[in-house]
Amino acid sequence: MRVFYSEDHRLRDAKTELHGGLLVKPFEGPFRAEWILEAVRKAGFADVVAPADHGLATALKIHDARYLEFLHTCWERWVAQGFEGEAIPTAFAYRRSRQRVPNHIDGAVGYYANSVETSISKGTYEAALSSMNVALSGADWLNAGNRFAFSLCRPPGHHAGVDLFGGYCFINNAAVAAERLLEHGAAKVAILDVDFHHGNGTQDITYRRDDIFFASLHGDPLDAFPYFLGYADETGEGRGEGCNVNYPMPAGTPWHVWSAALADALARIKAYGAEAIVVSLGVDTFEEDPISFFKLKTPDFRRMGEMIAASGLPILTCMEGGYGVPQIGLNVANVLEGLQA
Ligand code: OKP
Ligand code: ZN
Repeated sequence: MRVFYSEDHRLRDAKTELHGGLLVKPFEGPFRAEWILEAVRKAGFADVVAPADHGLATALKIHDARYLEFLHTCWERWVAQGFEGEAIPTAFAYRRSRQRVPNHIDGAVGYYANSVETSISKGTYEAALSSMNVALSGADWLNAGNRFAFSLCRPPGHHAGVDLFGGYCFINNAAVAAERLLEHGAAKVAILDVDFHHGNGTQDITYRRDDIFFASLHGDPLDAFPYFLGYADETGEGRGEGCNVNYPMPAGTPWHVWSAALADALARIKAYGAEAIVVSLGVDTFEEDPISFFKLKTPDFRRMGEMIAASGLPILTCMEGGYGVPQIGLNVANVLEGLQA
């Protein structure tokens, strides 16, 4: 298993997250990638490689061009406006309002946001691009005929929609990587999202497509972020009808319940005829995660990897969430070991 990793993730180092009415130190910070890389190396995954620069061609098949331009220029526009803190949206394109992009950066930030805990800070775009390149390099490793790659993406991507950022995400790394697999000749790929949170961005991107199957296991949207998508009756639309499956689960969900949903998702992916799986790997399903409510234990992550590998398909694993405790590293390493077992 080759590991792709870029030091440029450090450029995403926001000072503020809006949490419980306070601006706190973000749950999503550089220490996460450090812990994960260290544990993965310690587990014997020594083939760690920096990504190649892939430009924007594939990203432009996933994201809106004006949105990417917004991400590129947001920080300098925010500073030019004389704002002294990080860019946090305050006004939105709400129900029954017009959907036009304001000229004012304060309005543009709101237009492109799906949640407001995530501030745009200096270096965010550069870090998000490096994270995308990490995912794309993993996809190319599979395209070259290899069965496994681990893309240690940071910042994460699965909450980033066609033209939306939020939930610590800016560019949807897994979706861009899936597009890359299709560019290389795959007819059908699946994205399997095992992060605790629903992959609302990925679903937004893939919902009307029949060449990407999307399956997500997550906390019930009635009780958990991102709240407004991820119900079981969301099955795809148009050509994409039948190519989307959600498994919302309640607080306290343990491995034996969670793994039954995984088995079902894998059966659906097999029936669909996917030629490869992109795994959106969040280890925030861990019992000690500070912002989530599932009860997976450290050995369960190895079983998770084994179950996914039993599909027999090539697997690109892209890092998404997992917070708070250093065990996130061991939990990720266990998934990778399970995959290769
Ligand atoms: C990103 B990923 C704590 C509440 C959390 C945002 C969660 C984003 C999760 N301030 N709200 O899916 O792990
Ligand atoms: Zn998550």
